[in-house]
Amino acid sequence: MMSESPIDWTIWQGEMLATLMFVIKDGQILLIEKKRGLGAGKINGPGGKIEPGETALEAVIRETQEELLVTPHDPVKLGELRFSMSDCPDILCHVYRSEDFSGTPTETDEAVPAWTALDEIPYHRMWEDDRHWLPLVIEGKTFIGNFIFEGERVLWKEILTDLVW
Ligand code: 6U4
Repeated sequence: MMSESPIDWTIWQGEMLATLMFVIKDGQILLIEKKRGLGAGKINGPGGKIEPGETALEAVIRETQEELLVTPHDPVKLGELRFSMSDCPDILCHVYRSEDFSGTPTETDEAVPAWTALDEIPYHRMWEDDRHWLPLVIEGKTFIGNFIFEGERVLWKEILTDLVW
């Protein structure tokens, strides 16, 4: 792990804008196995790119509908993740939590739904950064996570908590 960030995060800008949604209900979290795109084969929350003209909130609801056929209710933004990538465009990702939803989580071309007990999250099958901030989502805390990746490895990280969005 590098000790100092070679990036000035105060001027950093994401080249790709993305979202993630975590529905947490009755002691379980609704995860997916992603079938295609960036992170295919990994476990994550539903989510994806923000399309032109869309807000982050609109995008995270649309992506959850497309990937799992469910609509999250009253999503609350908890975090922002900044991924400086070595081999693909840098990503700014807005992280939301929701406590309820309508519809039935269903497998689609993009994802397989996986309800998971909160104490059984398979971090070994997730992006390496997730273990550093997903516990904050579960606690309902706000955060910024800054990460520098070399391929799929985290070279440097910083987590700031108690943000006001
Ligand atoms: P399209 O092709 O637009 O349907 P989409 O699923 O929208 O694909 P994609 O495949 O480009 O997006 O992947 C972006 C998704 O990957 C976002 O939901 C954020 C997620 N993601 C990328 N890097 C991540 C990381 N290090 N940790 C993490 N999620 C990450 O938890």
